[in-house]
Amino acid sequence: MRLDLPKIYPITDTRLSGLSHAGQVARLIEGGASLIQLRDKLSAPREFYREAAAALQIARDHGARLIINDRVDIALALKADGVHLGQTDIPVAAARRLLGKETIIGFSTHNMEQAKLAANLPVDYLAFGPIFPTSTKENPEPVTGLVAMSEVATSKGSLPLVAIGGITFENAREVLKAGADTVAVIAELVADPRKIAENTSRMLALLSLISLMPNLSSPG
Ligand code: TZP
Ligand code: MG
Repeated sequence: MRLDLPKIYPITDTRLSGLSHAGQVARLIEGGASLIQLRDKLSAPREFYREAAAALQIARDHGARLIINDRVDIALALKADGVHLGQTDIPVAAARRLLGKETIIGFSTHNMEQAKLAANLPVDYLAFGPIFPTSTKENPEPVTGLVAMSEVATSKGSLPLVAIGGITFENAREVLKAGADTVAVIAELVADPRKIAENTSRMLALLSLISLMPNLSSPG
């Protein structure tokens, strides 16, 4: 069945926010997030596992879904809601065999060729980007721009499309209008730890207007 995604998909970053994953998840949920990804390229697996367990407890208490970046083992061990895999992680089909059919599997793509191949894989959503320049990811792939993303949106079939990379208050509406179902956002939501809840609710409000007023112009 097609996965129903909220308009925003925040991703945690402990280095940028200076907060634990659990601390970020609590604030993101306070702001209205219902699907959150834990991303951690720095911690040892044991540390990430411990942090993810705490974050998952908070998510469960509030009915939010939690996706683990990269680590199928941690997602499996904690019975998280899903895992997010990239082009160099373990193959999606292998992850699917381990996790079963109910667990969400998201998959990162960075160009049309990868997106086309992904359409035949057992994934629940396709991520595409970086749409805009980003300084959050180390060694990011080349910026795709919105035109390439629109082409993916029209050719991918029914898979939900998550746009990622450099998404801000300024451009998020444009991204959804160009065909993405959801925006995955790190810096704009979590870089200022004092404003995580506020930023999340503000972006949700900005994007929920889209379905009500499709012709709204971009914020000035
Ligand atoms: N994959 C492509 S761009 C990116 C990832 C993980 C980082 C997105 O972070 P930000 O701060 O929203 O640009
Ligand atoms: Mg990965």
